[in-house]
Amino acid sequence: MTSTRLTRFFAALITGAALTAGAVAQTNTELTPGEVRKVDTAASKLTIKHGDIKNLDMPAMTMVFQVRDPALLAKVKAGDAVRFHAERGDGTYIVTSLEVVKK
Ligand SMILES: [Cu+2]
Repeated sequence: MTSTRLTRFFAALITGAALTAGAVAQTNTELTPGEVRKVDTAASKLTIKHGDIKNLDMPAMTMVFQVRDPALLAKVKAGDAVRFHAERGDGTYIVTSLEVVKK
């Protein structure tokens, strides 16, 4: 490879990596609508009746989530409409971000 071709090669590589990173970031912030059914502060768990979670390929249901940051629990109470992001964790599902939907 000449140095010009090498430069082009790396430019393409960097562009590709940037595009991939952008797509991943978008997936990681996808929010799912839900309704809080139970807040378990002692165990850092939330029971949420949720809609389809596209990034987890999960249909709508009511289930228990672990919460990554226990401080999130202080923001919600049973009955609150929320939008949240969850990820597959170590044998469980983990809420990584959560916001209350204002009525
Ligand atoms: Cu579920």
